[in-house]
Amino acid sequence: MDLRLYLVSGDVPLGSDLIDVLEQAALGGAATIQLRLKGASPAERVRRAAEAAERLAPIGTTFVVNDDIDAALAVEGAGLHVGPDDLHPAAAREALGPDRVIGWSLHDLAQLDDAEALAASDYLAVSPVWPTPTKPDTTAPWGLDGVRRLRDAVPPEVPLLAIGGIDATNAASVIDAGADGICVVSAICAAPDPYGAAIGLRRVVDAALDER
Ligand code: 3NM
Repeated sequence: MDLRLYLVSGDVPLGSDLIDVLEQAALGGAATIQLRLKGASPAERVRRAAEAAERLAPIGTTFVVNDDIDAALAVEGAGLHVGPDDLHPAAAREALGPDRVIGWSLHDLAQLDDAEALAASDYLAVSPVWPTPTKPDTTAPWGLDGVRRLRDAVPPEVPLLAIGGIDATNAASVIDAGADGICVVSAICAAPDPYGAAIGLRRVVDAALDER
């Protein structure tokens, strides 16, 4: 599991196909990709998840679905990302077994008292680092200080990712603050060239990780 550049799917430019965008991002270095389809029906989520997983499998991408245990169960090998108001990570682990990737969003420091959730999670995500127009209804932003505080508080063996307002201009600061990888939506999905955008982001993240 390579979490350095983690793409969460979002709106793509008119005329682009979402699955093509995910494939281009994967080829450019987004080694983990989460399918997040707000407003889609359960059947549509399963159908798109199967399609994305099939396209990404030859590239070796780790594939995760957002907050939909049925879609994760329906697609062989798919992981699941949940937030604190969603299915509990321990319940997700029980349903999915030991080998699937499970991620959990951190909105509140008190979540770190939940040892069962931590034990069930393969990574945690600082949610959000900065406010973002992509998801206006987030909880209060952590900022870079929040990333530092969480990195100090989260067990060192648990990868800490960060999401919200991250692009090539500020990705290095998030890594410098202690994140082990970045999650982005618009920096890749809204880019005219998702492949080039992923290559550029990976270059920034890899350089910042190398310097730590
Ligand atoms: N989740 P962008 S922020 C999908 O805070 C999502 O949990 C968030 O989009 C959270 O990279 C977010 O375009 C959107 O800022 C991030």
